[in-house]
Amino acid sequence: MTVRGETEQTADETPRIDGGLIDLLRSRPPTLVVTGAGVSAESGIPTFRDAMTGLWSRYRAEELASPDGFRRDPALVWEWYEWRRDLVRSTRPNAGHHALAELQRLNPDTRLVTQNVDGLHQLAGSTDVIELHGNLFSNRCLEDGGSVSEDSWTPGTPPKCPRCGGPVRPAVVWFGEVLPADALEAAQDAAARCGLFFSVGTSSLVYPAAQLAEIALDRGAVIVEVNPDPTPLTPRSDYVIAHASGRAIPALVQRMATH
Ligand code: BV8
Repeated sequence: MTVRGETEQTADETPRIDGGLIDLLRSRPPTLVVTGAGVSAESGIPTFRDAMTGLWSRYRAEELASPDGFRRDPALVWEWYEWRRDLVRSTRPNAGHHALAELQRLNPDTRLVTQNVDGLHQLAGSTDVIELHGNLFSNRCLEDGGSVSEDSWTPGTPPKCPRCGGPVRPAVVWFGEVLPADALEAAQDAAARCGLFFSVGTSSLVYPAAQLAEIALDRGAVIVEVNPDPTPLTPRSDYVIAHASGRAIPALVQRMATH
């Protein structure tokens, strides 16, 4: 029977954190935090599902964030990424990002794995971040695969590779593409050794990232989910903090630090 440290208050109150979870945090076990788009939502970056609003509403993210989507209409996909980059440039890390960086300072045996491509965890001071799906501000040539920097590409929509003239694409992991082997392996190793696993701001729908929680569960780790909405992981979590990460994580870290 798992103890579920559910918080009963309304979403805008400071979440009450279960004492058992605070004691566990204070024991500073090997900890893995996996984050998704929900952590960046409070910085004003729409989650993948919400991103398809306005001018993008007639497309599905899975279509644009895919090799087929790029092959079909490289200009459209390039413009979508340029729109996202401009949006991210205008945002700052939020309290949730900063609290996760503080968690790593309070317990150095805390690894942070993110599905996000916005780089906000690093901006907030998190270290050794594993970016499972790449980064929005890196680009590579579709043909020769080499990285391409803005000061070297031939301008265009999309730009062209200075080496072979091939189209430049964002160096993110699209649907149907394999994740960077080193990042995935490091994340899986961290999941296999952690005693405490946080799933923060992710729908736990995208694989293989969603498999990390299963690896941690098999290892007997305590699972904490921070998400205002239920996900497939919720029923298997020991603690469910149904609050926004920008409120929940600072509350957790504040309780942990006062000891
Ligand atoms: C692959 C980069 C091998 C691009 C992204 C089983 C095994 C392996 C593969 C699959 C499988 N089943 C299906 C697949 C295929 C597919 C997949 O998982 N599909 C899903 C849709 C079913 N997986 C893949 O294609 C992966 N590749 O496995 O390679 C292979 C190779 C060939 C053929 C087959 C397999 C690649 C997946 C990576 C795709 N790239 N991002 C870009 O950004 O442009 S994924 C992208 O979508 C995001 O990175 C994010 O991870 C994901 C979901 O987006 P969102 O919904 O926005 O975010 P998230 O899921 O994190 O949900 C937001 C959550 O936040 C919600 O729950 C919400 O309640 C919560 N929230 C909101 N506000 C807050 C909050 N929480 C806290 N606080 C708040 N304030």
